Amino acid sequence: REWTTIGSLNSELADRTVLLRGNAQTIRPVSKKMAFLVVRQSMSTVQCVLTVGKDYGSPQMVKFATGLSRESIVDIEGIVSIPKDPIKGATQQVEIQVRKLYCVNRAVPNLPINLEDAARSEREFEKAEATGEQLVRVGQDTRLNYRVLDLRTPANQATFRIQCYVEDMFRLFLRRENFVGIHTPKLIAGSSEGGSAVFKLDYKGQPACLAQSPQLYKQMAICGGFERVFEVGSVFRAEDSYTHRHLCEFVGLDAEMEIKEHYDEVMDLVDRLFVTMFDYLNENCKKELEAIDRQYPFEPLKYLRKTLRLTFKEGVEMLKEAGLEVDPLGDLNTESERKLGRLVFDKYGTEFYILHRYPLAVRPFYTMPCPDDPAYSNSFDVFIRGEEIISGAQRIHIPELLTSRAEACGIDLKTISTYIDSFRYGAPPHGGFGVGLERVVMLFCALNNIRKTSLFPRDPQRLVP
Ligand code: ATP
Ligand code: AMO
Repeated sequence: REWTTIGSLNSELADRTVLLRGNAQTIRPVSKKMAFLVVRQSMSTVQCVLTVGKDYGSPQMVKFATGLSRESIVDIEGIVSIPKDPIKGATQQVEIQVRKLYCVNRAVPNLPINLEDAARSEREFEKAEATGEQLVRVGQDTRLNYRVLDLRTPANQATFRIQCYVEDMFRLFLRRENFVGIHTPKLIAGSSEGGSAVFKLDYKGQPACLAQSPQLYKQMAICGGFERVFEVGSVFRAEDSYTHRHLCEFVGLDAEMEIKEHYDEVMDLVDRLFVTMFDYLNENCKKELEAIDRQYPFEPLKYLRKTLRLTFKEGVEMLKEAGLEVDPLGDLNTESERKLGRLVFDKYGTEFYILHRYPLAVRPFYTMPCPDDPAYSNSFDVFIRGEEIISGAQRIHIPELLTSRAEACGIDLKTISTYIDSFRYGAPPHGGFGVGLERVVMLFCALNNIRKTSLFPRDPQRLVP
């Protein structure tokens, strides 16, 4: 038997018999002889008409349909027809005149989330409040508790399709640039970022932890003779505070490459990769972006053909001129990052930019100091709408300098001795960057919470589902 997808139904199929499977989204009885059933497959819906006809459709079929619980899985065999009036409650502009209806698996009659309410925008709720209509907002925690239902809303279906494109583009672009895909271990002996936010575990009697990043191993892959490498993999951070943009497990898009002359080469790559990616999303994900915009309205990201680059010093100057107090050799806090994002947008008209030459003191031990001023470093962060999506840098490839920097940063040298040794056997100058996949999607679509872009988010309070 040949199955048709709902998304492919169109007027060219008029009068053809089709077979399809989906969720019974809404069931609307009209009389004992007629009912409407909207069936959904991911982001597409079609209206199915159940009537008692001369040679098909019985009162029992109509009764059976009206007794179906919402979200049950149904198989429908029917004839494609073109309705007189445009259809409001479904994405496809054809109807199915149902010949046969089977229930493949029933959903419980009382769903924990009303999917229609879960898909509404804040504006719809406000309008309803004004007119006295009773609608129930579905809170973030309830959504996550019943994530399999929540994921069925058009905005969520769209979000994870976009996420898949971001990942695809990352791989495709880097493959075209001769990067080799690698997989580094996630069970490691010590912290990779030098921070305290690690998940500790017992590795057959030895203390170990979950990798906070592929940092040390992607560099070791460069030492291993791969000139350019990338990895898409899980990253674990035992974050202890609850914010809109930190997860305890996220997907890292990492790249590392030999540098011939300057760390500009890494920023050039980031620039081309992301402009290509954003163009691609805008061109090929129109339906998905619209679905997100319908529930969570947002302005498309404004970015330049050639990504703006500002030095940290320039950023600090802009903040100072705007009246903010910032430590020129400290890190920017969330508030100043946001503020700088707004200032940059006002001045340069872009919501995507690179800030580089960070103070050395606020970067990880493996970061190369600036040769002309060791208070700064050959490092950068990349921002979308005033929030960080990427960190990157040139790395120290000189073992003596690496050792002294690690010591200065209070790192236990025993835990990284094989890493440091990797630079003793002929190691080329190199640099790279790490991107948070969930953050890219969150900020590209101006969503307000990283939990919206993680399929089953792990945060300090959530380990299930
Ligand atoms: P990363 O840690 O991966 O570099 P980040 O966005 O956490 O990404 P940081 O440089 O660590 O960037 O921190 C930037 C600012 O974000 C900090 O100054 C702080 O204001 C805020 N911040 C960072 N981590 C947390 C956290 N776990 N909880 C609350 N705020 C945080
Ligand atoms: P960093 O620690 O800045 O750099 O991480 C890189 C990127 O990962 C994302 N990110 C997070 N996303 C969700 N939840 C979190 N808790 C979280 N923490 C970080 C951000 C961030 O920009 N080794 C370096 C990268 C490099 O230099 O190559 C690193 O891990 O988008």
